[in-house]
Amino acid sequence: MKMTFRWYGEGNDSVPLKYIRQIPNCSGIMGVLDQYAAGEVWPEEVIADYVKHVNSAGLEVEVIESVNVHEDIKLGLDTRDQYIENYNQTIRNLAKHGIKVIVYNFMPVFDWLRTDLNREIEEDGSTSLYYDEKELQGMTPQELVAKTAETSGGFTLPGWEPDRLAELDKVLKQYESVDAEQLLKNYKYFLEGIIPTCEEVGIRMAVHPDDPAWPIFGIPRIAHSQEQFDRIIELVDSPANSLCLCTGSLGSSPANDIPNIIRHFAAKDRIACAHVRNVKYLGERRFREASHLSADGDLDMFEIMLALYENDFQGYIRPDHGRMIWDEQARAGYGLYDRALGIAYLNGIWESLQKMKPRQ
Ligand code: DNO
Repeated sequence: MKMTFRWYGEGNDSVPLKYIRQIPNCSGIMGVLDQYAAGEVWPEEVIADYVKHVNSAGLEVEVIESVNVHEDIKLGLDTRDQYIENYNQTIRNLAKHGIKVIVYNFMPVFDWLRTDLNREIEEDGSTSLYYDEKELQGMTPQELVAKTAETSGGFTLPGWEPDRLAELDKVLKQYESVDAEQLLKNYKYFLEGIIPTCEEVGIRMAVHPDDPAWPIFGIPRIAHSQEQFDRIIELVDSPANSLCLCTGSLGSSPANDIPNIIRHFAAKDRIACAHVRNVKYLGERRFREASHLSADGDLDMFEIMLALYENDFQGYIRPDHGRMIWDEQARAGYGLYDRALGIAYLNGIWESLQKMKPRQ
């Protein structure tokens, strides 16, 4: 496995690249160019400069996150062909500069979503991301967007880019006529349009699970269980059509057995990368994020890393959604300290596995 760290770009992240370079065993970043709206082509020269900049800090960038899919593609509108063509161009441009995996999602309207970005954890005074379905039901989507923007400390959150949300009312209305089956059909059309390009240039698409792992605001969602991912990888049967196995997103639902899901998809070689983090259940559809330590949450990190190890996982891993500790001021979920602690811990598990179960 290759250990990496999500980084938002110079001037857009509170964590400098040189700090990331100093985290033990962290060889690269999962990068973002979020100045581009969904549907726009990412220009080759901008990608080239970005990669050069990251490399000059001694880090690799082989994974890019959030090449966002335009809503017209998810809605299946006539305009989708142009956006698919643009997506193909971005894929080609990224491949030319060494990108191997693109993490994306097919969640309508919203990416990951929480009802509180800075919930205090009483036991230790740190804060973390928090979700309560009851609170969500008392809000309109517009209110949630406003609250998220007000409490994000001035940072743009992944999937909450202003352009995406500017047309919220219109887009929500358009989804009234799209159910889960239709969304899946639109997804197939998208994959048929891009996977041949990926195969040609050597890129793997890694779909991120819905987070939380159920539909919200009555909008369909189709990527939050093993059965659904089985359907997704069958839409176009190619290793280029793979998963970003996010333990915390899938793990927001106790019904998902994460180590088993890992075994299932790793055996088929459909996990291109993994986001490894922990969650703590607080009640029915109510959870908060925890430190990575197994004992602090409800996911068993040892079993998760064991499932990856036993399947000889060669992909990229990163920690995810750290708590805010030691008075750090950063983008919610994306500070340095707790995610660096997460890496140190995951490294420790991996080293134990290597020494206890050496490969022949
Ligand atoms: C959340 C991230 C996601 C992910 C996107 C990919 O913390 O893991 O925002 O990058 O869903 O499109």
